[in-house]
Amino acid sequence: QPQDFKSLSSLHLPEQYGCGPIQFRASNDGLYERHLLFDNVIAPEIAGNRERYEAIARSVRDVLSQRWQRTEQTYGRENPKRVYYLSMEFLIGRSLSNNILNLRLDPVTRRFFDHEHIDEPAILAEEPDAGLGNGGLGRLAACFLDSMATMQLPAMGYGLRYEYGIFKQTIVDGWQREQPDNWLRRPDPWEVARPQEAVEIKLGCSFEVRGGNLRIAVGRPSNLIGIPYDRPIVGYGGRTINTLRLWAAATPESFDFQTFGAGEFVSALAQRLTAETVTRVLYPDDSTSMGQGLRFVQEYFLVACSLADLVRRFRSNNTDWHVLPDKVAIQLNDTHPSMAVAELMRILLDDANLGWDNAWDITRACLAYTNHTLLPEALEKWPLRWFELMLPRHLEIILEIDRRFREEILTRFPDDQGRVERASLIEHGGERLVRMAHLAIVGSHSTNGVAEIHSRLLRETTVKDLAEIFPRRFNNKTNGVTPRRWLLMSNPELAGCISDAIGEGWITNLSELERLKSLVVDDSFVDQVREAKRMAKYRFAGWLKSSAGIVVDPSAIFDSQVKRIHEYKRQLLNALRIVALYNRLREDPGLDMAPRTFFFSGKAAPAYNVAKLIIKFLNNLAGTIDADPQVRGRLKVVFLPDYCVSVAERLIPASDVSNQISTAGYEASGTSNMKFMLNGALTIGTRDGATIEMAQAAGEENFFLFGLTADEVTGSRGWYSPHWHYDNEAETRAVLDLILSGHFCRHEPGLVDALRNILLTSGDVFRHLADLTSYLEADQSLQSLYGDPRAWTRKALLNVASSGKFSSDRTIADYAAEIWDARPCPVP
Ligand code: B1N
Repeated sequence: QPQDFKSLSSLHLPEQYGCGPIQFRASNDGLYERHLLFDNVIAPEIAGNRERYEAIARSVRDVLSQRWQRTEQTYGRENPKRVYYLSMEFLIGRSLSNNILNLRLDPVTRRFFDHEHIDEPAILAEEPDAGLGNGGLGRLAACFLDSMATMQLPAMGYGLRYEYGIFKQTIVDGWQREQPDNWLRRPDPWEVARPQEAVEIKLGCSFEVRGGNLRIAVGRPSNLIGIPYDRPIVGYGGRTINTLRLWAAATPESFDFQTFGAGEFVSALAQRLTAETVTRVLYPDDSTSMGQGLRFVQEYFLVACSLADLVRRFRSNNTDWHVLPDKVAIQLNDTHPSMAVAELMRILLDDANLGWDNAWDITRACLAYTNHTLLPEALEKWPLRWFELMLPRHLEIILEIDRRFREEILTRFPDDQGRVERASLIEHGGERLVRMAHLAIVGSHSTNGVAEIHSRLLRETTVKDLAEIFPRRFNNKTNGVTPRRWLLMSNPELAGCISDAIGEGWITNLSELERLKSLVVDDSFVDQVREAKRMAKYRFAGWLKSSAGIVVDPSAIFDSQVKRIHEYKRQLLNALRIVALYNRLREDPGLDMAPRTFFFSGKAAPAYNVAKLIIKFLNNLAGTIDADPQVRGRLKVVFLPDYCVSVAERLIPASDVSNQISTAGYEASGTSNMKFMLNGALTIGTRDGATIEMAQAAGEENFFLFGLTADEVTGSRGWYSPHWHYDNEAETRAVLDLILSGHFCRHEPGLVDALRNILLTSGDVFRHLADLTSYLEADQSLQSLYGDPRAWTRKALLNVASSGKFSSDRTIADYAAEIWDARPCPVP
């Protein structure tokens, strides 16, 4: 073990990282000073925090480089079956402290920070979040990479290197404003560009982006270049270091300037910028498909680059195309990369010259598809015309898949023309559309949902016909989160407490948390857990004050709802609950009610006006309650701007209460629900997504479940009436009357009208009023439990102890065994 970071020179790299002697000996100083000097040409005394961050990150990368290279060498030598995770989103967040922790360099860096008098939090804050995702789907992909590396699976992530990640959110007058997230403005110390491994992609047309739309020039085929940028994915313990390969779009150097005619050199060069727009920006929509042409090109670009790359790797080790399914498993993260079905067919037919049946068997055996949502507006359907213009060969293949599929249905379900039309890859009626979910299901050997209830509803409703045709293809893989980032790193107080009690085995085997169950009777341990939560709350309150100037009282209950703003997630239901509590306090100032601070945080898709209105209302609610002396010190509402991975890492450990209150049947799984449970928050929530399984694991008596079930929501379709609740429930009426009186929206009558329309007039598919009363009842039990701190902490501890199933290690083990047939490939 190196003694300290400073003496960790290239000559003294620890044996475990496999470094031999290095020739370059310009300096005897440590890695850190060498990086300051040679990368940024700056002396340590005058280096700013950004330069220091870069030098430290580079030093950490030095430590992992050899191991990273050796991981790839091992895979090359052993030629194992590899797993490829294709995703339009990887919501990585920051990497420095995560890499330090997974390499177990934390004792070394701690000594270094102390010795150099470096302010560690200030250095860590210099790293921008890699926000290459919108929410749960992108963060899941990042957790999966961590688990796959930790479990020593020969896996790789493929995504896009967006120059702009998810937008930065500010709040002005209560309204969301979006700012571009130029996260690559400064060099990113983690990425390694590999131009020598660039791939060339052919499109059937050239295009330009005008006013946000794609303008297509037919008959002028254009080529794109994909340049890979690799990022290390450090498995816990640092034994395996896998790669996340992100593609950046560029124009080929061989760009034909002659066709532009004499004198057009400059405009021809300027034209090249169009290619680079393909990976300029992440689409900021969560659970909706905006159907933009540029998105279509992005999706094809990801698929074409990634398949070309993995096929090249396969070919360098294997000669027989038929063993492709023994060497390659490709997981499609939603339908976004589902053009992989047509692209792999194209490669096998046109490049490998296989016959259709052979190519089709291989394609299906390699591919597997994960569905993440049942929301109809999120199901991707691309105009057939776009395939015709941009990817004519792929359209030919898709239509042939469809022709054969229709025949197959008719053989198995004779005369069932209705089923043929419903299950077909093509939707007729109006403009012809390609149903991407159908393409993914038909063209793969596995379709999974992300929680039991979601997988069931997927089979029984959304794609019922296809599930009846391929019953064995459908399965469930309940989501999980990585305990490294979401407990060990983000909650040192609780993590330390747990390790002291049961050792460190839980870090890579989360089911060991079960052993905490016997400790609920140990009052001194329960008090330690309570103290850990108290410290996490103080740490969070300190950060909130210094970073945002917001003052909160850590002795209040911290009650959080943090996620994308969406009607189905029902932030408005939470607001109704808060208004009810506010009313109770105003009516009876002597009421015994524990002080509470409600935290909201989350972004709205820029084009989703109702979601933006909800943000405005939450901010108004916060302002009104803050300004009301009657409830001061008792209720407080905070809307924390710019929710992102690094905000979640701070807020979740400090929360006492987790709100998971989506309309039942709408949240596919949820993953923040798991992070809260793992960090000792109690859940108040509906029977939706993975929350159902969490309550099963912990025992429903340790959860605060309320509201309609998914079947009840469906059953009440057609006759549900918000007015019934308004007319018959006094407290519901009082809440709405106060809101509609304009109490929270002085001088903003438009806002009141909009809220009335959402909650009452439109009939409200999300059933806000139906669940309010039972929400308030559950809230009442929660409040009374808080009055008994030890009883509260015992429940929290039981929740932590029952959260083992929700490790992404378990999820990945299930994918590996039941979908990929992949095994670990340890690096010696
Ligand atoms: O995927 C998460 C789940 O835990 C959430 O319940 C689910 O809502 C989320 C189109 C999506 N589903 N669909 C998306 C994201 C971006 C986009 O452009 C759809 N995100 C989810 C992980 O399984």
